[in-house]
Amino acid sequence: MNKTKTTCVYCGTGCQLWLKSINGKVVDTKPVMPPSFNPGRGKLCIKGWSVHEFINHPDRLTNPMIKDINGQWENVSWGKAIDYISDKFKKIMEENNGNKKIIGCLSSAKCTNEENYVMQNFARAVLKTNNVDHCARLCHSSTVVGLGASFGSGAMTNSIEEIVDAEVIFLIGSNTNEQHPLIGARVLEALRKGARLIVADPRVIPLAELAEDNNGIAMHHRPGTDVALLNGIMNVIIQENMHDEQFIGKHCENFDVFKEEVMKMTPQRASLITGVPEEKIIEAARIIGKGKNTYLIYSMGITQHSNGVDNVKSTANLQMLCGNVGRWATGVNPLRGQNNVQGACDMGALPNVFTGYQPVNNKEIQQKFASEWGIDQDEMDDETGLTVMEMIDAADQGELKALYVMGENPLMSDPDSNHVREALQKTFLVVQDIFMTPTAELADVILPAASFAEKEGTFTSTERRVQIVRKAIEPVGNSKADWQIIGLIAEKMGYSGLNYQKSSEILAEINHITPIYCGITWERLQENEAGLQWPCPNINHPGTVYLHKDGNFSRGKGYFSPISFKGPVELPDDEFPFVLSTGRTLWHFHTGTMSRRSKTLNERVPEGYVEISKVDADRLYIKEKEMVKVITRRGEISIKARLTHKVSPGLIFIPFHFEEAAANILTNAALDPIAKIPELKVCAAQIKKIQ
Ligand SMILES: Nc1nc2c(c(=O)[nH]1)N[C@H]1C(S)=C(S)[C@@H](COP(=O)(O)OP(=O)(O)OC[C@H]3O[C@@H](n4cnc5c(=O)[nH]c(N)nc54)[C@H](O)[C@@H]3O)O[C@H]1N2
Ligand SMILES: Nc1nc2c(c(=O)[nH]1)N[C@H]1C(S)=C(S)[C@@H](COP(=O)(O)OP(=O)(O)OC[C@H]3O[C@@H](n4cnc5c(=O)[nH]c(N)nc54)[C@H](O)[C@@H]3O)O[C@H]1N2
Ligand code: SF4
Ligand SMILES: [Mo]
Repeated sequence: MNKTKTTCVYCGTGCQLWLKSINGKVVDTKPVMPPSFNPGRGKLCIKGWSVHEFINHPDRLTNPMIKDINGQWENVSWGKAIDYISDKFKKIMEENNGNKKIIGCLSSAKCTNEENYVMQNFARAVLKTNNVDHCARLCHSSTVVGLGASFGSGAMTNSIEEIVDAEVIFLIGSNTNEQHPLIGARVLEALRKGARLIVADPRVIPLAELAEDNNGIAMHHRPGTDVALLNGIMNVIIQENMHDEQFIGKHCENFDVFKEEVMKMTPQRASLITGVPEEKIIEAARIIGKGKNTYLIYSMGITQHSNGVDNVKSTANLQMLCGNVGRWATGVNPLRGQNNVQGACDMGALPNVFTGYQPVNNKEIQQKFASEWGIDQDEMDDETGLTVMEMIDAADQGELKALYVMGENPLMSDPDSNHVREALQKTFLVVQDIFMTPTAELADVILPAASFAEKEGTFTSTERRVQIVRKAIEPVGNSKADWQIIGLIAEKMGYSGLNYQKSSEILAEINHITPIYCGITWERLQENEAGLQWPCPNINHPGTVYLHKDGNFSRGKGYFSPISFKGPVELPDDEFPFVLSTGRTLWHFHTGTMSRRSKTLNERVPEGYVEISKVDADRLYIKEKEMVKVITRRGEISIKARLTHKVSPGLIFIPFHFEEAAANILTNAALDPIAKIPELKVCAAQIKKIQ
């Protein structure tokens, strides 16, 4: 039996675990126990405990495959697959001479930092395009834009361990103990120490009930009304003089303009818009206003809206208003979702930035990357590339001819799947995954990737902590590590700059050209079992626990943005009377490729469901577990009804994990104008009995 210490591949908490393997197969998982460092403090959630179950699953892709003219998959050698792809990419580039937006790449928050670095390098140096993006677009792109504008850095400001020292915890749009269970555990620990918990979530999530039972507040506002709620709370704080004038005066700007806007949102008005009783808004404001420190946590309930950036800026406004930034146990803490979504962003798998958020349209920075990569700066793409949803639209319009998808399943994870399917069918599609996915089924070529257990590298967790991923077994079948596969295609296309021998060579290059990662070297990561938190500008720097220390914001001064309330794009009407919200459950992960192949997880929740309130169900004569149709302007699905008190009348909720009842057939692709994140949390729907 071999034991390999590594980092969990499900969520962004970054828990440390042991993979146990026998004869080249991973057979068990255990948490890394104290005194060794583990953000989960010696614990794992149920997904961590069962992470070994998908690794050697018989469904793993083990050979490259090309679709023949009859639509059948044919196993081919690596050589043949790589030739086929590189010839096709080259041909498309030649035929569209000079068009830098003709091919696109989707990088992966499941893959390592090194692999994401290699993918964006490939896009920019070989395909000569900035068309590279990944699932952060559907997740925290509003965070990157919103916190970037308010503070100068788009990452979680503080660290997980600080939660237990918070006097007040404000949880808005994060189902923390289902989606980040070991961060949720810290919230519970803080509650035991006497912290006051305020939860704002349209659904009755477990922590909302706990807040009410423990001298806190639960507010169940209407989906998409967070700006009104937050402005209402800030209105009371200013009205009752509970704001931190000293902090604002010294460290922030644009306060007066912001204040004028906030003063319009009286708690009475906020109550009318949100449906939250006025007294609760006032009480929440007093708890935050009088508390010494408030740790604010948010996630998809804030970001996945057509006004996601406005929502994010409002959370930043609130925390600056009370001086809750730049100190221990405070801050604005967007919980990053995927194991390495923070890292994929840091590595520049985004259409507008290279590594470390260095802009692609800055000539000096371009020059730095051109010389590091040994390419001609004049041939580089000067303009920002297309985002995920823009690539889909461009494909649909015939403007994007090929898409290279690594470790993503856009057919199930992007909104309005019928539109996505049509668009993908028009492209030359390469999918590189560990399993056959609905997206892979549409591909022209499939490349089998090695999973996290079969390769070395690093992941960056939600708290900006870079940790090691270690190889427990050899790649399954003929699969290869993602960075190696991309390197082979690049080489065939005439670029040898991605010819690395090991993953640590890639990190050395990242260190060299990325100021925030400069000091996070492979050698130091081996020595520091707790990893290192960026920014870490040099090899003597200890890393950064919390950002904007003492009010010294990354952008200089913190910026108060005046935000007025705008509702969601599609609201219920007579024909589509319900608000449909989508999200997750504890037991499954995203499009289910891994969690539905995990026996423990799948036995617990084997099929999709729609949560509907008992009141609505009675009115429509719908019974528990009855199959119903959910219909929106984009499409319809059949799904089992789950009657619950968790959603209020008028609201329904569907987790998006289940292919046979895919939530994204229904969702609306309306985008935030700046972050281009889709409105996955609100659209209008109807429910029908099937008989
Ligand atoms: N088990 C499990 N864990 C996961 C994942 C998974 O798929 N499964 N995915 C990971 C990823 S990538 C991510 S991004 C995170 C996501 O983690 P979360 O954001 O916590 O999860 P969601 O279920 O998408 O939505 C969070 C909450 O937002 C609420 N909400 C909906 N609309 C609104 C609104 O208008 N305002 C407010 N304030 N709240 C609203 C929902 O009721 C829900 O409780 O989870 C990560 N962890
Ligand atoms: N309706 C609705 N839709 C949503 C959301 C929502 O709340 N509601 N949330 C959005 C959010 S926050 C996110 S993050 C996205 C997630 O969207 P996606 O990233 O598209 O979803 P995943 O299922 O995580 O896809 C990851 C893929 O990577 C594969 N994989 C795992 N490990 C490796 C590896 O090492 N190499 C390679 N090459 N492949 C690997 C998995 O098998 C899987 O197919 O979904 C978004 N979509
Ligand atoms: S909390 Fe996240 S990182 Fe920790 S074990 Fe669970 S899924 Fe893995
Ligand atoms: Mo996410």
